[in-house]
Amino acid sequence: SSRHLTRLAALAGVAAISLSLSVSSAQARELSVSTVLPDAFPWGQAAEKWAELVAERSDGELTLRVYPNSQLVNGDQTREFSAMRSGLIDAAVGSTINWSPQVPELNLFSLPFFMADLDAVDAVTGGTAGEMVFDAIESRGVVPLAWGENGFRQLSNSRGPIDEPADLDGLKIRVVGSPLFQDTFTALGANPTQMSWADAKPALTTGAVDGQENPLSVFDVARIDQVGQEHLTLWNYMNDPLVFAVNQQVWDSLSEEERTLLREAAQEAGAWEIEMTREEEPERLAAIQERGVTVTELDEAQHQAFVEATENVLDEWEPRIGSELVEAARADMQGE
Ligand code: X2X
Repeated sequence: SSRHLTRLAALAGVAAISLSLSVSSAQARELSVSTVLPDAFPWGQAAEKWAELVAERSDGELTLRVYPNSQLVNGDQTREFSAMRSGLIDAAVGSTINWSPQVPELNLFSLPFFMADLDAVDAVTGGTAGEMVFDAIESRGVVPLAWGENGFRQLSNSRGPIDEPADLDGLKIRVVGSPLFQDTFTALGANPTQMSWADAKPALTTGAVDGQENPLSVFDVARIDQVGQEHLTLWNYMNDPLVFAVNQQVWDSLSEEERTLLREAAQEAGAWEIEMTREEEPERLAAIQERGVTVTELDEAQHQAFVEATENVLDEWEPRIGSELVEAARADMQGE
């Protein structure tokens, strides 16, 4: 009967649809991407941009799913690199600070007052030193694809304006990353305490710590002033680049075409995010000031006092990072 035929046709249709679904889900591949900050921040937007470009260009055959707030490592951002290396996380857009416990070479960027300005940062990431840093990451089972930027990190606190090392005396400062940060803030006379980003805001709110350091975008978006951080010193003591990267086994399992797509999309997303982050800094600073934050800028002599107070940290850390790498970075910055 025709009724019977209609039913058969319907069944065949269902079978065809479920077959095509299972075929496409066998082909389509989703990779997890870890970030610390969500897409209210340039950092999270960098990862979303990467995902967007990859989905578009692969026609949905390869997709990236972004997991912000360090949720894949239960909030412990210093375990992100290990989790990516072991395959628990497929990929990440991560901070050099958070990965430096596993990749000591990444401490290069955290050396206090080592890279004076954005030109210096670009010379290093785009130079011989940048290649050496990528080699160091790759030698530890993770494939680096592109740079992004969290930004120059500025110092805030709840106590008063800081324009000389003595102003930091005894202040409890929240830091993250490797012991280099302990050494820098100890050299400045402060009392550094290591904690994750997830714990930082509560600690600032309760006054368990007096201060913290983060780029203007983070201070602005997270409204750090609203947890009592009313004094901000622009000291550009270090820049915090981001790295787009993929686990080695995942990388090896991709086709040549997919690798190219993933790398180019990361490079484009990174360049886009770096430009945006830099362009937005003046407006962010203005917004922060409008909310009543006292902003302190350092003159040359004040800056020099901070440089001198932290010189020993550089001497001590240069061999731990690798003298060859630090020298290469100096040469990059001098345009050699
Ligand atoms: O925890 C921080 O300070 C942050 C968000 O900037 C990093 O992940 C390095």
